[in-house]
Amino acid sequence: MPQFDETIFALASASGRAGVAVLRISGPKASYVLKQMIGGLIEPRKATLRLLRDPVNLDPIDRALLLWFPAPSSFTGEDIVEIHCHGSKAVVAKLLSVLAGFADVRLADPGEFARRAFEHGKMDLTAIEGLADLINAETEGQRRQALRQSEGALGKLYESWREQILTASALVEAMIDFSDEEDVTQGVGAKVHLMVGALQVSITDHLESSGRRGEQMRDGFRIVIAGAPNVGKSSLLNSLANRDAAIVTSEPGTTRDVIEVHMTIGGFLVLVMDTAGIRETTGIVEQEGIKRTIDRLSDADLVLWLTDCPEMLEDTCLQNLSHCEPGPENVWRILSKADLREQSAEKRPNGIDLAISSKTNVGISTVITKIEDLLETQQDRQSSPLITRARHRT
Ligand SMILES: Nc1nc2c(ncn2[C@@H]2O[C@H](COP(=O)(O)OP(=O)(O)O)[C@@H](O)[C@H]2O)c(=O)[nH]1
Ligand SMILES: [Mg+2]
Repeated sequence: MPQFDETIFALASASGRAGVAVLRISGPKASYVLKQMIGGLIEPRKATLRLLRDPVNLDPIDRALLLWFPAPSSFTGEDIVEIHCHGSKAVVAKLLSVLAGFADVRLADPGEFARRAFEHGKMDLTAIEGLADLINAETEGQRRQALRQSEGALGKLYESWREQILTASALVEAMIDFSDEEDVTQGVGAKVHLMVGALQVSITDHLESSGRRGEQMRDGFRIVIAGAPNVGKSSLLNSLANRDAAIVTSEPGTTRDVIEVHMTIGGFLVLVMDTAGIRETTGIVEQEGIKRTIDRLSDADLVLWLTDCPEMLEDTCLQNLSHCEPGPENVWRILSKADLREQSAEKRPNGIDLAISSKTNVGISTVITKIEDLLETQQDRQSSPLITRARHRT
């Protein structure tokens, strides 16, 4: 176990004014610091109210609730003191400066508490990543996934694989060492073969069933709005986002760069991208925009392909979706500007999955509900822990 000489401290709660602020001190001098500030020690693991004083001149600082976790049963595995003081800037600033005044006690670097927890074997790397995701979670889906991971779901799965590999290699070594004793090695080869085969299936399943879902949940499900110029792509983005995120004009070729808007749909983080309309053009800027559209299509999770002329749909759509990542079920063909058509939105032309109008808002809520359903079905299929970062896949 590594032993750190330095004691570290940091504000654990957000900075700014609040009812309560929490400071944490971790390391060999944590209990000494506490003693100096309250004139004694307190019972471990029991919230205790005490007056904190500046050890230099004994000036009172604040009356605070204190917790002491002796090593090794603490978050970092070291002695930890937690100070729950009043959450004003002045109280926090005073405490931080008093703590910094102790020898061998310093402000923690970002992530240093988690790092010490890792070094002391309190958490593995996947659990720490889960913890970071939990702290940053903004949606229900992210929270659920991050909590599972911070409690070690991924780590346990990978650890079980490691153990199987160790057992298999131990058996192989025994087979080599005792190759002249047939009764020892008999049948071992076949057993190892079975074990490794099963393991390979588990790993392949994990990579495949996980797909990009864990990463999607963490970084956002990627929806690309694409189609010919002037079909109403930017208008759809604005309707979904409920604000004027993209410029809408009657001039074809208005959108040149990809416009990205993060939003929450059904408790999931979604990244909706409005793109430049795809057409033959000589304009350099527009060509670059179209190149970016194609790029985004290639790693989209869902494509909303818009058209205001369903008769032309097949040519343009199929041609451009050939290099598109999601399978055909994740490309929805949407008839835009339905208000300009005589037939009702219910009667959709052939090949069209949905009809919408950004002008009258017809069909917009259906698009949102369908996206919600898609995300929920994906979530339901999730029984084993998911890969949340490219690092896990590697
Ligand atoms: N009537 C009608 N016009 C629309 C609708 N959506 C967009 N438009 C118009 O179509 C033109 C192009 O819209 P825009 O969203 O910029 O299309 P984009 O080039 O595909 O991004 C603008 O003049 C919009 O006002 C719609 O649902 N109904
Ligand atoms: Mg546009």
